[in-house]
Amino acid sequence: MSAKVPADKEQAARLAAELRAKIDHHSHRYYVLDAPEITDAEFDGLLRALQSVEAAYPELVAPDSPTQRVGGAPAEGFGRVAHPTPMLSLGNALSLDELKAFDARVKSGLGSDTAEYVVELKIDGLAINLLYEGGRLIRGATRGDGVYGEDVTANVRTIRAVPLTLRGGYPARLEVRGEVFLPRREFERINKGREAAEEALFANPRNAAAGSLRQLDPRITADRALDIFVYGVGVREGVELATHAETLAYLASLGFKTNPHYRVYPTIEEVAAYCESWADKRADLPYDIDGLVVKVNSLADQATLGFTAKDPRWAIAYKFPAEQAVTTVEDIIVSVGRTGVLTPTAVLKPVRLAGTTVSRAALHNEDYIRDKDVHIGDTVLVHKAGEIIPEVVAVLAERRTGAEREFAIPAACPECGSPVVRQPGEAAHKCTNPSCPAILREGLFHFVSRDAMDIDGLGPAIVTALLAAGLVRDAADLYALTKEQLLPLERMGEKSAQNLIEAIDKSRQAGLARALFALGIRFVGVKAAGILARRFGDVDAIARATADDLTAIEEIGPKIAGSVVAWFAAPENLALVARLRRAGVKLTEERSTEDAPRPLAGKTFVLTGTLAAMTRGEAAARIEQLGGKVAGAVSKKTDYVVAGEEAGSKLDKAGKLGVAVLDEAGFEELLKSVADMV
Ligand code: 1X8
Repeated sequence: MSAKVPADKEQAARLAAELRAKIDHHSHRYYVLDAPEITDAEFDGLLRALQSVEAAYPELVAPDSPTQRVGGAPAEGFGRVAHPTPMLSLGNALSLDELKAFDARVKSGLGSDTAEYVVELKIDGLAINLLYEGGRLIRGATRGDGVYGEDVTANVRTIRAVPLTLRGGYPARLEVRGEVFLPRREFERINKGREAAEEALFANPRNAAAGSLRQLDPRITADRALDIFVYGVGVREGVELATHAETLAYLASLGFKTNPHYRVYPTIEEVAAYCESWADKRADLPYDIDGLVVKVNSLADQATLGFTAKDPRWAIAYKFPAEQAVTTVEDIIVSVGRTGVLTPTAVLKPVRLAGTTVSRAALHNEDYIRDKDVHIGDTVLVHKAGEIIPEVVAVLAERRTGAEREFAIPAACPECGSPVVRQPGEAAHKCTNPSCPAILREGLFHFVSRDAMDIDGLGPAIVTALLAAGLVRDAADLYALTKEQLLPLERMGEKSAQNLIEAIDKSRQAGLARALFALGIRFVGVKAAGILARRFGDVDAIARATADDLTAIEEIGPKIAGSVVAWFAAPENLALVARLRRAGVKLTEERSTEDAPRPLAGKTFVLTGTLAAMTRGEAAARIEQLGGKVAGAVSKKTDYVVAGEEAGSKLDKAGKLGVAVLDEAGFEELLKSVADMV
């Protein structure tokens, strides 16, 4: 394309206009409507062609040419500008009741018993005011104090969804209000780059959007794909509009990006239901919202209602409970978990967050504290979404006074005083005392918990009391408890003692899957415990399994396998299993056969070397599906060794023991022949 710059200036001007029109059209399709008609490469081709023409004829470069989005050198600062019409704030409704109260105020203000509303998503970004004269973008300004804002025109021009020129019937002067935001993926991309460059991370997309829009160098802003939704007008000389919904349609017709999730409802009940429906759905959006905005639809009604000293009477923001809040770290405490891992937790000055009061936040481990540079006394941003434990997201370093204190994981266990060591290759510090009281206590909490042995009525308080009274030291001791021993405990009546003994007794039948999970083997969650229990059927078989036996199971990786083998290698753990068995705890489970025919029942296979058509895991799964067993080592009991490419010592051993060896083709044939029997 660049070769075809016309030698004639008039022709060049016509070509440039044609290219600009095409680029504007496709830009709008891509950035505003999210419905491109051409590929990125074709689009780039058009842009390069225009650049060539403009390079040959600099006098043809117009300020609103699509090549001129990123312009100029860094600014010294932003100018202060007055908004032609003030930018308003909104009142808040923090509950559905407050939304109903708003409805009542609207109806009384209108002297009507009905009101029609528009509900829109409340974008969690920065409010912006765009000024167009003669259909051209002449200014973009931040909200500022609502009357004066900062002139960020150069940065706003880099936002592709902001039209530099308007289409269709625009007025001589038009003010458009919208929210500039950063999509979550773009936020993550930017933070990854900052992490690599060892720059401070942005705490959330909103802060990143603010930081990007207030960049003095527009080339940096251009690098961060800011986006915009517009939702209102200020000055609009001579444009006739009757409703807010019409306003949105009008803005879209001029080429602006409007949010598609707005709805018009005739009652506040429907508005409220729509608001509530977003509490969960918001997580699926590619950008953050912090609530919904409810507006009276009729512009005449809006004018009737007018304003209070602060806010319009015809609109309100329905806000979700905040998921982030600022507070201070009063202390950092360390607790010991059932695996002996020390976990630091921030003790916070209590703060309202996502609908609850929060006074603790997770700090995870030493590396996390170092990365975030959290000191005792720091002012921090905490985050909580839904049911998850609140987390310290960032330190507000600018609020430091110098009185903050550094924190280190203690060298001695806070529960038993034993030495603490950092696990090689991990961020975790661990207490080195296997009988640390914290490990025993937490292990017991876990053993009796809902997904484990599910012993009703045996909560942390009673477990703690049992430990304190010296009645139990570990899980097996629970099964020797008598009602008489329980009765002296605080708040333990005849009836509850009886119930507890019965609940403990009932747990004997919980089965191997629960018992295995209850043992608290690292990395063995509910799912892995269930898989192991059903595959092996019996705790002794699991105890005997090698890491290879375990990883031969599809869902079991080397991390779980290594942990299981290590756990059953410890004599104290085997002793615990033996005592549980003696106490009558069921340590078997129905093996999963699901009534399927089992033509390979009783046959033991060992897999070695690399197979071409399947992984060893897949081969093992097929053997097991057909009722066979897969072992890790060759012995006299092995029926077949399946040898792939580069089989090693197992193949030699098969030869010595006279075990049948199948190559991959032979194995396939065997599978096929037995599958045919099924
Ligand atoms: C702020 C916002 C409004 C809308 C969406 N997102 C926002 N952050 C909207 O009206 N759709 S209105 C508004 C304000 O008036 N302060």
